[in-house]
Amino acid sequence: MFKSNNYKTMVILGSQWGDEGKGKITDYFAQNADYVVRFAGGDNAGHVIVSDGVKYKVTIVPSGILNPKTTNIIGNGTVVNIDKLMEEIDILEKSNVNTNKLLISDRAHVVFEYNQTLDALQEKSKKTRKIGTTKRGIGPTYSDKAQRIGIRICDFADPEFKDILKENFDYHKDQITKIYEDKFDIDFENFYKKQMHNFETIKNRVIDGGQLIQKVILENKKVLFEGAQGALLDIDHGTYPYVTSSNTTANNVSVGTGIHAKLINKVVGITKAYNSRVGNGAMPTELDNEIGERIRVNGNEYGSNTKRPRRVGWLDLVALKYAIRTGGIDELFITLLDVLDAEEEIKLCTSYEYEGKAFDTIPASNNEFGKCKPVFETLPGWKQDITQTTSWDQLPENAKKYLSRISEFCEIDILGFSVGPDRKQTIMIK
Ligand code: 2SA
Ligand code: MG
Repeated sequence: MFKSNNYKTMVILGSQWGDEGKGKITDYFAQNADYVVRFAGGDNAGHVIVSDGVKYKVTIVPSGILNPKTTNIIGNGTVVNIDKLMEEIDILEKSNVNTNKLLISDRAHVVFEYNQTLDALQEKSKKTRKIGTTKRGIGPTYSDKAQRIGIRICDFADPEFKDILKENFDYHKDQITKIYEDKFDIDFENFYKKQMHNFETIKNRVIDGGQLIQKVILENKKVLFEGAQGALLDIDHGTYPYVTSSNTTANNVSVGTGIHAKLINKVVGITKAYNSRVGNGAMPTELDNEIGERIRVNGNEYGSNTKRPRRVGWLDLVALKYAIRTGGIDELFITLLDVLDAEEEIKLCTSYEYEGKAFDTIPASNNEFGKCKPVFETLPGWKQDITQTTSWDQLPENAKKYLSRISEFCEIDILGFSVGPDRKQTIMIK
């Protein structure tokens, strides 16, 4: 029996293309968590958490921030835009949310404004495979990390920091002005002063993340790892190249936080009752019709960060099974079930047809994935408002059948479901 407080370490992971409601579920479990840790991504995430009717939006601050007892850590696997972090801290403090227990790993990499500029320029100049990034500088910052020219939080205290920063600055200036022939009007001395000021502001929050997290796990503290984006946006196992630049799956928790992999007990995959995707790349179950438009409006499917309308479609169980395998997911939590309240019929994609043959997994090539035609199973809708539901027993029979079919097909248990944005609308089955 899995109880919401019965875990030592648990990973909350998106099992689709992001925006599954991870923030809300993390906030729910954070009520019992001693620590909430982000292990990947940056401020390309947009997590909306609602408590007692008040809406909070965080992008880089972990979603456990509303619980005063929880320590929130931005792990080494993330990329941090310090301006954005300071802005978020400021907004939270002004809403009387105490951020004293917000910490940052000394090994996290820093996103600078020129990384964001490069992100936008790279996208603009591409002739093929435009990704549709959030333009938050995520790709360029992770590429600096891989090239070993990135700046980490710990570097600010290096006696040679000014020279290190200057080299990084000049490299990006060259890229922007020489390769993309764009303007670059940042003055280095001002830039340096601003970075030092930023560092002074966050200095007291900097820790050796891996050491602290491993220690508290061994002391039996409850630690929640909060995923960003979703399994299908993972740089290795997602729908490359239409992915983000980090490993979003549970496999990256130990690398992205500095703990031993064996210390991870449970992985919960957060799954929307339908599919959504922002940015480009194939999506076999996409609904480009009035059903899709209704789901988009009822589900408020617009990027919480960039406000971009999200593409929506029926739940793709082939993709979900793939995410369960590559993401290392143990149980599912289904969100936004109420968004399907109005539907007469609901479809589930159970295989793809590719060049006349049945296909039961996501092919590596986006070109092939784009040619996969969904094969659907049709289930009857429940046609009633379920937003006031407080238990599994209260769910209409057809909603129970829908969830049961997902569980049966994917051979995985469903831990719970949600019927609205408030904590009270998050319901555990087990
Ligand atoms: P990037 O910026 O390099 O990570 O973009 C690469 C791809 O990853 C997708 N991506 C996302 N998809 C959904 N939600 C995301 N976060 C925000 C949110 C998005 C927003 O939670 O609402 O506000 O629009 C997110 N972050 C990255 C992106 O669309 C590209 O396809
Ligand atoms: Mg989101």
